[in-house]
Order: sequence, then C-alpha cells, then structure tokens
Amino acid sequence: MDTHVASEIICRPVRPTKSIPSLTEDVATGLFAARKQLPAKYFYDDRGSALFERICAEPEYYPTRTEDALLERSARDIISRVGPSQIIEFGSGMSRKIRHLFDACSELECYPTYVPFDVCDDVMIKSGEKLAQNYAWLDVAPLSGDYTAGLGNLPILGGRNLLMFLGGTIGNFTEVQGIAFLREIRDLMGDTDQLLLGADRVKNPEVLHAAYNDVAGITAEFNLNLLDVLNRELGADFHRPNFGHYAFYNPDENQIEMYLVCMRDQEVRFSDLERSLIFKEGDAIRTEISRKFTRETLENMLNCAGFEVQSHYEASSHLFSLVLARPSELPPVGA
Ligand code: SAH
Ligand code: AVI
Repeated sequence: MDTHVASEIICRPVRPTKSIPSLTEDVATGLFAARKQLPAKYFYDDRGSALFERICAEPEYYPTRTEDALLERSARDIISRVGPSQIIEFGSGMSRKIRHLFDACSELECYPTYVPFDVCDDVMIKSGEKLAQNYAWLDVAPLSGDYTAGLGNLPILGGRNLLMFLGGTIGNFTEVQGIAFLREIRDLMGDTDQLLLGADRVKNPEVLHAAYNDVAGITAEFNLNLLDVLNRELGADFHRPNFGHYAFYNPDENQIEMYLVCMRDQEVRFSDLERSLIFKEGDAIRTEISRKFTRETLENMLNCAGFEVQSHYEASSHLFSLVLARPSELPPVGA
C-alpha cells in the first residue's frame, strides 16, 4: 500500500435542513417524563466513541467482526457494481471496515472521494488521518453534524454516489424513524447511485444478550458515560454509582433495550436548566434500542423506503446482513 504524509483533515459542518430538538429539549421531554428516554446519539462524545471502539473488540460483540468479514468478501463485487466517484458514510465512526472497499478500489483502479458524516469530529479526524496515510489516492472530506437534522445540504455529486450506513445503526431508530431516514437518503439519490446498508439479524437471544452485557463491562461503561455527558453538558450532578447498566432482548419487538436503572433514590440537579428531578430506586432511563431484522423485515423496510435490493450479502451464520440497494419507485402511501 502507498503511504504519504497525512494532510490536515478538516471537518466541515453540515447545515441542517430541519430543526431538531437540542439536548436541553430532549432532556426536558425525555427525562422529565414518566417513561424516561434519551436518543442514543448522545452516547458519542469523544469518550463514548472510544468506548464504542472497545465494545467492537469484545469477544461477545459479534456485529463488527461479522460485518467486517462480509465486507471483505463482497468488496470487489460492490465496487465493480457501483464504480463510485464518491462514498458518503453516515455514522462512520472510526471508518475501519471501509478499508476493504478502499482495497478493492485500489485493485480496480476506481478512486472515489470519501465523505464520512458523524456527530463526533474526533473519530473522523483520527480515522481520516490514518486513511490518508494508507491510501495515497484517497481524498477524505468529513462532514460534521447530526444526520437526523436533514440531508438536503449534503454534497451529492453528479457521478456515481455510494451511500453507506453500516454497523446496524439503522436499528437504533424506531421502525418509523428508520423508514423515514432511508426515504430521506433515497430522495438524495440519482438513478445510478446505490445504498449499502448493514443490519443486525434476529438470532438466539442468548447471543444477543451476551453482546450487550460483555463480561469486561465495556458496554456498561459506554451506557454510564451518558451520565457524564449530561453532567458536563447541562451542569447536572448524576452520581454514577447510583445507576446501573441493564440491557435485555425483547423478543416481542425484536430489539435490544438498554437502560440506566436508578439503584438508590437521588435528586438530580440540572444547574443549567435550573431544574431538579427526583429519581426513585427502580426508575429507569431507556438509552437505546437496537432493532434486529430477519432477511424479510430488512428487505421490506428497504422496499417501503423506495429501494430495490440488488444484492443481499449474508454470513452463513445469518448473524448479520449487508444489502446493496438502488432507488426504485416509492410504494403508494399506506402500502
Ligand atoms: N459505522 C461505525 C460506527 C457505528 S457507532 C461502525 O459500524 O462501527 C454509531 C456512529 O454513528 C457513531 O460514530 C456516532 O457518533 C454516529 N452517530 C450516532 N448518531 C448520529 C447522528 N444523529 N448524526 C451523526 N452521527 C451519529
Ligand atoms: C451503533 N450501534 C449499532 C450499536 C448497537 O449495537 O446498537 C451501539 C451499541 N450499543 C451497545 N453496544 C453497541
């Protein structure tokens, strides 16, 4: 592989095209409510992103390894089908798995620009520098922002765009949110653009349970880090030892649900909001859902969002799916 001196990686902010709640508003509606919940995006400050990376290396957390192996096997096929001039990746994190696509690009002499798009600048800068060192031809142009704030200002180019959403992060949306997000992506796409979507599969609940309850306690630390985010960003005084990590698989909903459960009564002061909240022993904050799909529910979701599946790559274990899809006619409303 060629190497060259890394040029400076600069993250450009994406101007939102719709208004979304601020952290203060999400806390006001999500925590000061009977059923307490917060959006999972708040996990990803610098420390949360680093903890997610550690989760990916834990033996119980199979999704990253499985998707990585699938990408390695299918990279040549994907690049030769799409021939991308630009790759935009939503929620790119450390951009590790995409290396298989870049290796295939090098072999096939296809040289796309890479546009990672994430809320965490720190991971995009670190990973962008490494990628630029490893692939001399690669132009890395990160976008910084919240992908739920509208995609209308993304730099979709006239060539062939490959849009990617990996890791199973689509499962962190509800069904309605997931279809709406995929439709937004579809609305950006031209006829020759394609979407590569990674999604986690329904499987033995014990395997799922273990993945979100690793013995080393990294997922618990990742979950509890959210309290540090609230303490720092809103001047709150959550006492971490009063809260515990609780994650389980809900087979009725086909989803992992992750909670922070209060184990001792605590009054939490949010000094920036000039408000306090009483937590009773047993009160819980839902911090994440992680939906799991069958082959059928995954393809149905894509069809509802106006995509036609081109290739469905799956591990023989059926642990995880990667789907390459292109825009199709949108189904009639209500279909
Ligand atoms: N795609 C990577 C990382 C998955 S972790 C992988 O497969 O390993 C989820 C990533 O999405 C994190 O990097 C997080 O910072 C980012 N993310 C979560 N919510 C986001 C949002 N609303 N807007 C932009 N990025 C978001
Ligand atoms: C990013 N996302 C797909 C991860 C998941 O598995 O839902 C986040 C995560 N939460 C706990 N462990 C990993």
